[in-house]
Amino acid sequence: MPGYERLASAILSGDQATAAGETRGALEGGADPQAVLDAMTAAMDIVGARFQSGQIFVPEMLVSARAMKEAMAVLEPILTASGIHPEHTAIIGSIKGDIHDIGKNIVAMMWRGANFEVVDLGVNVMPARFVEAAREHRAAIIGISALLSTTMLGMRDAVRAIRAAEDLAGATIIVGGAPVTGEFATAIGADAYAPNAAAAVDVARAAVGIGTSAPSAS
Ligand code: B1M
Repeated sequence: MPGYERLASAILSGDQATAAGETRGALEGGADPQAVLDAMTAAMDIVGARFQSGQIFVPEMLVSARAMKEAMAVLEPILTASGIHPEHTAIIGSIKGDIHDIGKNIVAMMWRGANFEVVDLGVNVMPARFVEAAREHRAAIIGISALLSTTMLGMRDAVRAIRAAEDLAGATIIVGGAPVTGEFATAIGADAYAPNAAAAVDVARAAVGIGTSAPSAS
């Protein structure tokens, strides 16, 4: 995005200090907070596209997401003060019995990078907690992660509990994690499966009707 090349490049390379410094500098120079956010989101779109096309791998995506997080820490108070809030909320958690959270945390960071408000429920999340949190935060997206072939079965219980709550009919349930497949997602009645964090962004955006900005993967 013109004017924010150094910020974008810091996010792409995972340079946390520069990403935060560029954000601070832009805001002190009178930049529109929404434009700064858009530039960050566009940079994360490129990260996602590079990951999808195999140009980068999980570690690179993780450092970019951390740089985005640092920059967001600078921007967030300004956005809040200006009354700019993400339009859509996603909740996410690792399913009951599962304490793996590295992949879930990356998905959460990428969703934040795509300008979703993300409520992270942590690990070992019971089905009833997904329901309660989705209600409390009026979530458009409910993300469930599992890394064990034993715990992925618990996803079925979570999906059932969410489906039983009529007031959550509008929420989209997205499942993912290493042992999870698209077939499994369909079998348990989830709305969507995402094989990785970049795909989770595309799926969440599609669910709330936001198109991707078709970033260049180069
Ligand atoms: Co565990 N563990 N672990 N472990 N562990 C695995 C998963 C395992 C494959 C290792 C192995 O045996 N080869 C195996 C599972 C076998 C199976 O069931 N198929 C295993 C086991 C058996 C166990 C224990 C049972 C070991 C024991 O105690 N006997 C135990 C279980 C604990 C529990 O959860 N109750 C256990 C414990 C642990 C640690 C605590 C030591 C640690 C977790 C630390 C943490 O997460 N804070 C750990 C780790 C680190 C691993 C491995 C090595 C790495 C997992 C990881 O973080 N990958 C893993 C082996 C491996 O994968 N090589 C293993 C990196 C991460 C970025 O990828 O999580 O797949 P991933 O996330 C990706 C996608 O899957 C996707 O996007 C992410 C980014 O692209 N994704 C989503 C994830 N969630 C998503 C949600 C979405 C969409 C996409 O939408 C909502």
